[in-house]
Amino acid sequence: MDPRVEQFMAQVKAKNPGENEFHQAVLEVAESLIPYIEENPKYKHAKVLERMTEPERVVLFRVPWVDDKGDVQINKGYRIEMNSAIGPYKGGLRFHPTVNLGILKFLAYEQVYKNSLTTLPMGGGKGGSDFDPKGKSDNEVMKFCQSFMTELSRHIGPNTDVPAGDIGVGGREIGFLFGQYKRLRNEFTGVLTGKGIEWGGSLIRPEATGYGTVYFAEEMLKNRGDSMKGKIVTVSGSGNVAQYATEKATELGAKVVTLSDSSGFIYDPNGIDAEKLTFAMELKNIKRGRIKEYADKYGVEYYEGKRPWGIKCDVALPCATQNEVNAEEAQTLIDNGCFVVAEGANMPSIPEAIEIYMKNRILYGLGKAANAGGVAVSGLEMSQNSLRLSWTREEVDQRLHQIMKDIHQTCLKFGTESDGFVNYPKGANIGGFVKVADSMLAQGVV
Ligand code: NDP
Ligand code: 2IT
Repeated sequence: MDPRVEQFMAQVKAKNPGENEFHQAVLEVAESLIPYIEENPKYKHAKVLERMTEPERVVLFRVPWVDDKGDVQINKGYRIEMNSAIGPYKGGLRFHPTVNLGILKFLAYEQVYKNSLTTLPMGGGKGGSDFDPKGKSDNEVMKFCQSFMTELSRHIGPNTDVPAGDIGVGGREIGFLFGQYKRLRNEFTGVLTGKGIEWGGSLIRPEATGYGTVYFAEEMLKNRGDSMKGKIVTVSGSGNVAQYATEKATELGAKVVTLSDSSGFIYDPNGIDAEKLTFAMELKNIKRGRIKEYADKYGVEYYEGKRPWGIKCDVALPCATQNEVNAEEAQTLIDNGCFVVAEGANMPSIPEAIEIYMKNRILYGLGKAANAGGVAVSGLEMSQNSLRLSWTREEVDQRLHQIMKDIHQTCLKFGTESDGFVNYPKGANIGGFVKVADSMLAQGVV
């Protein structure tokens, strides 16, 4: 490792003990940025990277609520307000039992660079809770959301901090959170994104992350004179991002052959077509069932406790969670001929897996570039709320598509190496950094 990176990371680790995912996210960025900062000393002297690695504010709170049996439950609530140099804090809320401070700090850190890449004026933040929505009734989810928002409402606002969804937080949860905010403040504002279409939401927001990931994969392929058409695609996850990545990839003529959840994956060699995807969406979004039921319904293989990376594919779209592709799986993907990885999830590939992608010079679209479509359309939802009007599906989709093309261009600009190879991590990290860093320089030591 570059000794300057090593020294920087030693400080980050000493200041943030035990936050492994946060260390991992910072290291990934530092490897691209530290050489760049050496060439651009204005950032070095002002300690911009060191400042960006310290959240502007962290809010940690108790979330007490009463379950259907009448028992008192207590969860942890968090909001990490990472960086507001280019706009209000913006980023999702994650409800999952694994949530802790280190995971939310990694997500907030990535969000700063990602939001900058979108070209829209949004700072970075992330929040959530160790609350597990699985197996809870709608009433329990509502009670939890109301208690969570009772405290969170003190810290957010349409010009301060605008949360949205992430794992475990979809349309249902955003509805309960918005209702409670409005009741507490007596204000109808764009304080959350991912809202229902009848009450201030944007068309295409549910689709945006998955569509954007596939648009980004298509741009990477186009740059090599290729396209998604005819490609075999493996997708992990079966939630919001996985569903719409599957839909768009299929629309562009690819064949998606896997979906997964935390229990296992299904392999459908004939492809998950529109009808089968509708079944999967109803299963996951309404029945809140397990992906195994897809295998039972369509008579395909189900692999209990396994991830889909052993299935032969051209394009892999990890859309479930962090660290879901290890080094062995990355090598298997390459050995099976996979040459495109576009990350719908945040930080799904471990550092050793990324090394394998880079060594094999495949098209590797890292999360902060490839999955930026979700937050980009959140930004468009904020614009529509400010204008008090709503754009058509076509208009939002066209803007999303253009933003993904622009992000790809930024990656080419900062990531193309002397031999023509595009180092997308380098391009995205530097491209995301410059706008935030220049804004921080202009605003003084704050
Ligand atoms: P959902 O809650 O809708 O779906 C999550 C999916 O991932 C489910 O299939 C879930 O399975 C699976 N999953 C979650 N945790 C694990 C785990 N520890 N191991 C294996 N599988 C797991 O979330 P989203 O689709 O919204 O989010 C997926 C990823 O995309 C996350 O990394 C998120 O940060 C990222 N992302 C989301 C955006 C958005 O707009 N929603 C925007 C950009 C990135 P199960 O049902 O068994 O838990
Ligand atoms: O990781 C992400 O970019 C999101 N979960 C979406 C954030 C948002 O504010 O829409």
